[in-house]
Amino acid sequence: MTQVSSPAVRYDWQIKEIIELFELPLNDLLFKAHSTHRDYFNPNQVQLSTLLNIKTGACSEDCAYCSQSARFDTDIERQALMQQEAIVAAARKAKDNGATRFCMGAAWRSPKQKDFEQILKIIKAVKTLDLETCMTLGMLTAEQAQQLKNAGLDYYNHNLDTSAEYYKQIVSTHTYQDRLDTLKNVRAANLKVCCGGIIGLGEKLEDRAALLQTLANWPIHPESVPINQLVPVDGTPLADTQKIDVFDMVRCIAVARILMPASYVRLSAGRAEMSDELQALCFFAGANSIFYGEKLLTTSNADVEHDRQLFNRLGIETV
Ligand code: SAM
Ligand code: DTB
Ligand code: SF4
Repeated sequence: MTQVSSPAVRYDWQIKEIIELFELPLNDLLFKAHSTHRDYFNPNQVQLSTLLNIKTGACSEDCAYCSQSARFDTDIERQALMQQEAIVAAARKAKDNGATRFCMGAAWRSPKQKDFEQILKIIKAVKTLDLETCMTLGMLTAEQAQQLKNAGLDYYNHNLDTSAEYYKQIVSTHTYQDRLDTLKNVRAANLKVCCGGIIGLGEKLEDRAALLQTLANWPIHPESVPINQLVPVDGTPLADTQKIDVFDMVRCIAVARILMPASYVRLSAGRAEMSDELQALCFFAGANSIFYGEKLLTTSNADVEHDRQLFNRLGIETV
């Protein structure tokens, strides 16, 4: 809902300006973020995406937060790529429950040819349900991105997760540049970009600012910006990382909203641990999308019935 009077979207944010936003008194930051939010969106609407992990575990990569890396001893059951029929059934259920986007995740470094052919069929089948589709399959070549687009995929999720500098402490099996290359291929194929990060990895405020600066200074902002809070998973190197302050999530959403005013900012992983009041504050700060459904990829999400009641209590319409 872009209005003529909206301030122009910027693509030239300096790191110092972003840090200054993070450091504002909370009320000043909230006022700025919420005013921006109202300029671009109906503040009483939240978009619902439902996630399904279509291939679980046994991933070759060593992302320190992830339950699905084959390198860590975590308590998850590995599962090969799911059958198309089961995926379509889950998508239908998500739609019946009110989701407008169906997001499919696979624990791969990058998709192999045989699986990729199956993936293209899955996209075509899910698209028949008239749902928006998103996939997150790891690194893509330019050709693969184009094939996904041709099959009807709407969004591709590929998170930068943190700053380029801190990323080296989190992952050693691929580089930040690898992530950027895939994102470039996704954009070149005219897919919508879903790209965000995780807070609570032990990063500094400067790392959060640098991540948002990278996203906000691209010539086209990601249409969707997921902000995840680390879900600590036993067996991963980050299992015992110190918890972040609850207001860090609010601040991060507020700054994302100010920097990328026309993008959907998703209050993503971590909601299961958040109070109703904290979530309400995140919606006020400009979050206008959530993952809705009993599970994220391998961990529990907020309860569906509780979410429904929360939106009723807040007078929020889900779209
Ligand atoms: N393998 C693909 C990839 O790495 O892009 C797709 C799946 S991967 C699990 C998708 C994203 O989930 C990660 O980039 C990260 O942002 C998020 N994620 C994974 N584990 C998480 C955790 N324990 N807490 C919060 N976010 C997590
Ligand atoms: C995103 O930014 N967060 C989602 C989705 N994109 C793929 C994943 C969250 C995963 C949380 C941990 C888990 O359930 O394994
Ligand atoms: Fe594999 Fe993705 Fe998990 Fe990294 S985040 S270990 S690439 S599934």
